[in-house]
Amino acid sequence: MTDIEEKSDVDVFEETSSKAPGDEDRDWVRLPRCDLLSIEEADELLRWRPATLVAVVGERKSGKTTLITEIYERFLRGPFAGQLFCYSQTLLGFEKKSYPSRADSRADKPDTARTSTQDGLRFFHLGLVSSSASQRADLLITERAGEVYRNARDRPAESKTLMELAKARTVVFILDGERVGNDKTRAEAFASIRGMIRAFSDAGSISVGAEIQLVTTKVDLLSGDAAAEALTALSEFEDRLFRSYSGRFAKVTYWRTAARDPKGQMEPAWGVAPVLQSWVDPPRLPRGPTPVIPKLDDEFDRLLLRRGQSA
Ligand SMILES: Nc1nc2c(ncn2[C@@H]2O[C@H](COP(=O)(O)OP(=O)(O)O)[C@@H](O)[C@H]2O)c(=O)[nH]1
Ligand SMILES: [Mg+2]
Repeated sequence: MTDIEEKSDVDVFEETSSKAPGDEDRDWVRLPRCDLLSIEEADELLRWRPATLVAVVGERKSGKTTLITEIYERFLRGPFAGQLFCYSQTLLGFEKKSYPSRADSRADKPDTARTSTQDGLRFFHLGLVSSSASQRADLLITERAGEVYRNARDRPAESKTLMELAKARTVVFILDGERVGNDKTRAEAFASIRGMIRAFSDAGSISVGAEIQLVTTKVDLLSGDAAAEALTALSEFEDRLFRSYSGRFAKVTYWRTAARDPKGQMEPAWGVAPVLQSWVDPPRLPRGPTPVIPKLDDEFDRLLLRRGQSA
């Protein structure tokens, strides 16, 4: 066999076997993470930098995902809620959820991509910098199907497995303004949210250091004379909730929003800025009693005092 024959006889596929194991992996370029984060990926982010966890809880179609994607949409236009957008590990996740709301989707009316129970728990990530103090804050905001929260409401022991409730600094209960506006569905909408808060808090699933928020969505559907009764009922519901839970959690607050009024009569993300601001603000937990310092009189104690004064 000549030299040339020998070479042409070489099987090109054999060449790869001469590579060390793992070489193939190095040929691939690792793209940055961009879809919604899994629990493991969120953990990885938390090992890199601190982030505040916000759990968004509520019935299916109550407006949970739209509230979050509209915050992202505001940042596409510039600063929002006193914050500048700085970075996100979930840009594609935001884009996928927002796409049906855009003219590009050619849908008749704006919509939000549906959240499936099979997706389990996922997170949006927002890295923000405050426009005034240039302070960086990272938010991890949960995305989970409403059916899961409804099932856990009916079987409270299961709410213990919803780790976002225990870990969140802020637990946001979403009340569907559309259902509040309709007198046939109003009582059930209130009962559903009241039931969730009661079930999760009685089961001890929410951290007592958390802020509990009630966010009523779609308030664009609560305008006009016909809505006066709904608004009165809503105010009573907010007051009662505040009184019932104020002593049990670090803070209880309520808000009203219209993240995306399809008629365009209310500005986009109406009422959302103060809600986002509250997620970014560090918790103002009540200060414990000032410790009583024993009399310090030897030389080491004095050194400690001098260091304390010079700090
Ligand atoms: N009128 C009105 N509709 C809204 C608003 N926010 C969301 N929606 C609509 O409510 C429906 C459910 O929203 P979505 O965010 O998917 O609810 P989720 O299932 O709780 O995540 C969608 O069709 C949205 O377009 C709002 O501020 N006003
Ligand atoms: Mg959703």
